[in-house]
Order: sequence, then structure tokens, then C-alpha cells
Amino acid sequence: MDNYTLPRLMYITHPIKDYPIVEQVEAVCKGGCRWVQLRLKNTPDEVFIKTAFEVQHICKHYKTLLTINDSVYCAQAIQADGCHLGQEDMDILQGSALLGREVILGYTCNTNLQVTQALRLPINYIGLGPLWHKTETKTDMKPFLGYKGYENIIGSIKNNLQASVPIIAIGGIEDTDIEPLLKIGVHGFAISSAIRNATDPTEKTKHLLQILSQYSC
Ligand code: TZP
Ligand code: MG
Repeated sequence: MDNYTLPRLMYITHPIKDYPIVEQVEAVCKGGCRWVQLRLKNTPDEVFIKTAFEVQHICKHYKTLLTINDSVYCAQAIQADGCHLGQEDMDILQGSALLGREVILGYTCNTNLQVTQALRLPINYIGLGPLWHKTETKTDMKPFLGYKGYENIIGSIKNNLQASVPIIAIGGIEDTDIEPLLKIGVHGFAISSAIRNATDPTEKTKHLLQILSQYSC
């Protein structure tokens, strides 16, 4: 797989009382988002897998990629398109061995050193962030990178021949961050709150995709 064919917008689900995950997914798929990450913290395996099947049903209908956050077990159980692992989750080599190279494997990095090391791993993209601190989606946020942080990290790997790993920016991303980050060399964006808190998440998704198509080549 050419990793740079991965969609440029990923929606990350977030459990909220009055906006069920399946409705969030339906809304972004309707808006044209073609990549969803199911993120469910502190959830028993049975519930995680049940929700994953429900989300997968919608994603299949819209031909949308589905990535499972944290759980290789759940990704395997539903034969998800992808799995996203953080620095504190299952080891990437172990995850890759269990899932096989056909499954899209993403890895969160927060520092230059982590990114440099990640370039040698069997992954399809790096989730690099957080861009900003302001987010209610994740409570244990690492220090934020800002545009300068992305510039430094992407600049330092640009001449690395192994650097065929697209960078997906994450963490408090808003419309206005898209153009500057694309110019810095980011491939795509993983967004949660800016979409789910929008008055109309479907329209918000369309708007973000429109900005993306305007500035990406
Ligand atoms: N990792 C860093 S920030 C974040 C994750 C999972 C949440 C992204 O959501 P938001 O609300 O777009 O910041
Ligand atoms: Mg994780």
C-alpha cells in the first residue's frame, strides 16, 4: 500500500451522553469523511467489540476506513482496516505480527526522537501531536508542539530516505490549522472535538474536506 493514499481527514470518536458514537460516525461519513478511528477508553472488550461492529456496519456502507484505537484484540475480532497504537500500548512489532501487514498500523509520537525511531517500524502513518493543548478529548496531554514543533520534526526527517511515513496531525486541530500544517508537510489530520462540537458535524466535515482539497496537491 502507498501510505500517501491514506485519506487526509480522520474522525476520532468520543463517547458523549447525548451524541451516540454511531450517530457521530454516520454524520461524518455523510459529510464525506473516509477514515474513522473508534476510540473507546476504559471499556470492556465485549462492549468495545459490539460498538466496533456497529461502527463497521456504517463504515462499510460509506466505504470508509475503520481504525481501532488501542486494542489489537478488537481490531482482530472485527477484522478492522486498521489499528492505532500509542507509546504505552502494545509494542508495534508485536502488533504488526498479530495483525499482518495488510492492516493499516498507526503510531502516536510526541517527540523528534520517537518519530526518528518510528521510521524504522512497520507502520503506515505517524499520529504526531498534540498541536495544541486545548482539547476535552484527551485528558493526559503531552506538551504541545505548536507549528514550530511540527516544522522542526518534519524538517529533521525530510532528508531521511526511510521517511515514507505520512504524518497525521492531532490535538485541538481547527480549520485554521490546516493550511499552515499542510505547508509544513503534514499529510492529514485526526480531528475529534472540532467536528463533534460543531452545530452540524456533517457540514463541518464537508467544510474541512473543502479546505483540504483547496490546499493539498
Ligand atoms: N491524542 C492527542 S490529542 C487527541 C488524541 C487522541 C484527541 C484529538 O481530539 P481533538 O478533540 O481533535 O483534540
Ligand atoms: Mg492508545
